[in-house]
Amino acid sequence: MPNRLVLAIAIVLGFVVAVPAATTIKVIQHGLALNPDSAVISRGDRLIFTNDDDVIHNIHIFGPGGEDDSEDLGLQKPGKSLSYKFDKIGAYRVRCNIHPSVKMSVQVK
Ligand SMILES: [Cu+2]
Repeated sequence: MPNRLVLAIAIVLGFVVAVPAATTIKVIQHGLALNPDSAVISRGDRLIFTNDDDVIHNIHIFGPGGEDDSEDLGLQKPGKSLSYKFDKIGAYRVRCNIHPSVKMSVQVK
């Protein structure tokens, strides 16, 4: 096998091994609260919010980029799940537009 081909294969294999897989963390909306109510995750990880209450929630995520850095995930009926990917390093706040007690903090490293 030519040396260049061996080197190319080694680089590709090394790259695949070096890239960590993104993690998905489950967050349950229950009793008008989020569980867990805080999380420390890596850039690119996802949270999946599952509405285990019998009311509609509306998750709104405020990113580390200031006033305009927010995303409203919209109305979420009981039993439904939503997924959000955290792409920026820094502190996020998550809250429900309808219920002030439904909130959590997320630190992205
Ligand atoms: Cu709510």
